[in-house]
Amino acid sequence: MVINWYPGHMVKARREIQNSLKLVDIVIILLDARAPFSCRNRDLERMVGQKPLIMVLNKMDLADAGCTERYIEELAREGLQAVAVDAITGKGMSQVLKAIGQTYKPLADKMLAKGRRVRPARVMVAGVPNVGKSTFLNCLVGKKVAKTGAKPGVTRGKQWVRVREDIELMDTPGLMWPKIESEEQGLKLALLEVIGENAYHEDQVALYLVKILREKRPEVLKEKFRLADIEGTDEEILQAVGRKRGYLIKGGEVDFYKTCHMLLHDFRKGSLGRISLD
Ligand SMILES: Nc1nc2c(ncn2[C@@H]2O[C@H](COP(=O)(O)OP(=O)(O)OP(=O)(O)O)[C@@H](O)[C@H]2O)c(=O)[nH]1
Ligand SMILES: [Mg+2]
Repeated sequence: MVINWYPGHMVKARREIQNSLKLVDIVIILLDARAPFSCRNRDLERMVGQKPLIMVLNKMDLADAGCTERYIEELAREGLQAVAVDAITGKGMSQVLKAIGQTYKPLADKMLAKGRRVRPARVMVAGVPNVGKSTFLNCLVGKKVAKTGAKPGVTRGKQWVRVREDIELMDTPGLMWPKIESEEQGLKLALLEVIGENAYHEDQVALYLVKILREKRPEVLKEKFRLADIEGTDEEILQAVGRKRGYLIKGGEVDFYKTCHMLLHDFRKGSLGRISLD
């Protein structure tokens, strides 16, 4: 079953972003460093068109460092400049400011050549929901000016803030596109909480996480849950995880839904370690 999520407020958000693009010099698209390619909204990128673009891979603290490096190289091969950050601690932010400065320089030089005063760079921060756009903005400003939250759909309208004398940032609501083509991409976006929880079943997403862990990081399953082996079906592994954790219901059976919920919770918090999905 393909997961899809395009609530009504996003139609309005899309229109607002499209109109606001005319007002900005640079667009920063924020991506989740754990799965930057799955977070790419091609509809948004088409709207950005030829505007200078900086890709920022946020939540680097939750991602595998080697993978993040490879993703940045891959984006560079596409001609996209990319920077990895942690918007909570501010790691990588100086590189973002540097990238904004370098990207704005040709525009600023043009203003000077025309004898005009260089005005602050206007930068839009956009991307899919819950990737940390508002947190990123707060971090750059150095105080909490935008509301943030652990669920998608927190920001509902655009908001301008002055970062420094030379930069103004616009926060925007998270934007999806009408149809996610691949089942795997939908599952990854659900795992990262980009997609609202009403649009998927937790057991389906937890089973997908088990599949990914078996393929990419079997040691996580073995060590974090002290599983002797990881044979059998994904469902059997989830059962074993639930039993190890003591998530039982009457009669000693495993509480499957609680196990799914807790596994997703642990992954999202980073308790399973730094795991990348793309
Ligand atoms: N670990 C970690 N968590 C982060 C980071 N940046 C943001 N978060 C968390 O991610 C969640 C979403 O952050 P927001 O800033 O509200 O995300 P948003 O992109 O503005 O979301 P919408 O407005 O809903 O589109 C919050 O719980 C943040 O604390 C980061 O770099 N690392
Ligand atoms: Mg927000």
